[in-house]
Amino acid sequence: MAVELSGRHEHGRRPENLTSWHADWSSLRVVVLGAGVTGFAAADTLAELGARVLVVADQVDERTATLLEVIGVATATVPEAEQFDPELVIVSPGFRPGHPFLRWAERNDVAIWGDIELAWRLRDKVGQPAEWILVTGTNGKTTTTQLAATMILASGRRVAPCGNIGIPVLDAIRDPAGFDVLVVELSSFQLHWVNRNPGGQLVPHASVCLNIADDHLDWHGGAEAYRAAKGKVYDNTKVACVYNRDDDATRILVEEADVVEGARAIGFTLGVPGPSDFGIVEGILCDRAFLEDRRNSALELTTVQALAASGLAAPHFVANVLAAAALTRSIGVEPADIRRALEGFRVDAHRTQQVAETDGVRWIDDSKATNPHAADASLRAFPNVVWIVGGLLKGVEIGPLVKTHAARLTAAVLIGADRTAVLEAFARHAPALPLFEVSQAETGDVMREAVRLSAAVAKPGDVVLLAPAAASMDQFTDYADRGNRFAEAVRLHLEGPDDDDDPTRPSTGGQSSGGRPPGA
Ligand code: UMA
Repeated sequence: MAVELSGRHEHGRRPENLTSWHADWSSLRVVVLGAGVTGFAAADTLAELGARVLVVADQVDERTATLLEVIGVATATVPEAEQFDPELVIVSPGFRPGHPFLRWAERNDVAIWGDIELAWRLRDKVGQPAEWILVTGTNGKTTTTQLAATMILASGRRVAPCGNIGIPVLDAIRDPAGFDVLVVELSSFQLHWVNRNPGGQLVPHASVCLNIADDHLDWHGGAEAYRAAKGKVYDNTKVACVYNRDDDATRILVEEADVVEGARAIGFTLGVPGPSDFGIVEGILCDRAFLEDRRNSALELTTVQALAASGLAAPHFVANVLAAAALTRSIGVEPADIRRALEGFRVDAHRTQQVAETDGVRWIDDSKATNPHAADASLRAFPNVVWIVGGLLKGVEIGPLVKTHAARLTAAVLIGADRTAVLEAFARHAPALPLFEVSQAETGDVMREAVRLSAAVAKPGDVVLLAPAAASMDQFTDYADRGNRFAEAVRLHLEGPDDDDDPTRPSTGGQSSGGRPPGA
C-alpha cells in the first residue's frame, strides 16, 4: 500500500478531547491493531466518522480484507504504520502490551485506547446514552452477562449483551434505535486498557467481578497484574459494586476501588445472605439488598429447584444467577421479571453439557473450562470422573487442581500441547492413576482418540468429562470447536467400533497412544 505521510498533530486536535460521537473525528490518523472482530468494528466506526484509518494485523482473512476494502480502509505493515504518524492507536484485546508497535507508540507519545474506551467516548451516537453494566471474573462472565441481559429484557427495557461475549461494544453503540442498558462482558485484556486516559474513564451504573483465580498470566506478566486489571471493573461505579462473598479477593477489589460517592457494595453468596447481600435461604434465592426493610426481611427471587429446569442447578450457575439478579435489581428490575427471564433461559453449549449417556456412563462437554478454576467447578459436580485434560496452560499451574480432585478420578486422558507440567502434576499428586496420553502427532483426530481411550476405561457410574483446564487453540480453532469435536467423536464411538479404520491402534485403554502405560 502507499502510505501518505503527514505532519504530527497538524490540526492541533488531541485525541483525549474527543469525547463524543458528534465531535470532529475527521481526518484523525488512527492505526487499528488487529483485524478480527474488534479491529473490524473499530476500523468501520472510525471510517464512518471520517477518520483516516490503517489496520495492522499479522493475518487478515479474505472476508475481512474484502470488507475493509469496501469501507475504504487499507491494511499496513508495522513500519508503514509508523510512517503514517498516527495520532491514535486502537488496540484489539489479543495484542500483548509489550507488542513492538505499542512500545513504539508509547515512546512517541501516541495515545493508545482499547475498543472499550473508544465505545465509551462514542456512546452518545443515538439519543440518551445507555447505562453500562460491567461483568468480569475468571469464570462465568458470559453466562452472567446473558442472564442479566435476559432479566433486563423481561423488564421491558431495550438491552444488548456485548463485549467479550463476541459482540463488539462499538457495534452496540451504533445500533440505530439505541439501547437503555448495555451489559458489557469485559475480559482482563480489555480491562487492562480502560481508565488510562482523561476523558475516557468508564462510569458504569453497576459492576461485578464474579471470582478471581489465575488465568492469562502469560499475557499480563503475573497474577498481580491480572488481579489489578480485573479490579478496574469497579472504578467509578455509580450505584452497585457487586462482589462474591465466597471469594474474598473480589471484596478486596471493591474496597480498593475508587467509586462514585453513594455507590453500594452488594455481596452474593451461596450461603445465607446478610443485609445488602443476595443469597440462599432453604433453597430460595433471596434479595436482601434492594428492599426497604433489609434488616428483617428478604425478597424471594426463585428457587434452586426451579433453576434445575433451566440447567442452572450447578453451584457455579446459581452464583451467576445471584450476581445477575444483584446487577439488575440495582436498575429496578422486578423479582417477577427475574423469575420470568429464568424460566425461559438455557445455558449455552459447551458449559457442563451432557452430550450422551450410555451403559451408565455420562459424557459431559465442559470445553468452556479453559482454566483450572473453571475445571475445578466442573470436577466438583461429579463423584467419579474420567477426565480429558490439557491444552494451552497460559502460564497457570495445574498441580493444585490435580491434587484436589485425584480421589474422584477413575483415569485421566491427556490432550494438548503443554504436556510437561500436566504430566508432572499427575506424577506428583496421582502417581497410581491410570493416565493415557493422546499422541500430539494425532492432532487431526485428537478427540476420537481421547474418546476411544476414555470409553475403554470408563465404568458404569462414571462421567467422562471434557474439562481441559486449558485453552484450546493449540489443537482446535477455539473451545467451541473442541467441544463440537468431542460430541461428534462420542456420537461416532457410540454408533459403532471406531478402531476398524485403523487396525494398528490398541483396542483397549491399557496403552496410551502416546506411549505411556496407565499408572506409570
Ligand atoms: N493479532 C495480531 N498480533 C497479535 C494478536 C492479534 O496481529 O499479537 C491480530 C490477528 O491476526 C487478528 C486479530 O488481531 O487479525 C485478532 O484480534 P483479537 O485476538 O483481539 O480477537 P478479536 O477477534 O478482536 O476478538 C476479541 C476477543 N479476543 C480475545 O480477547 C483474544 C474476543 O474474546 C471477543 O469476543 C471480541 O474481541 C469482541 O470483544 C474471545 C476470547 O477468547 C472470545 N476472550 C478471552 C477469554 O474469554 O478468555 C479473553
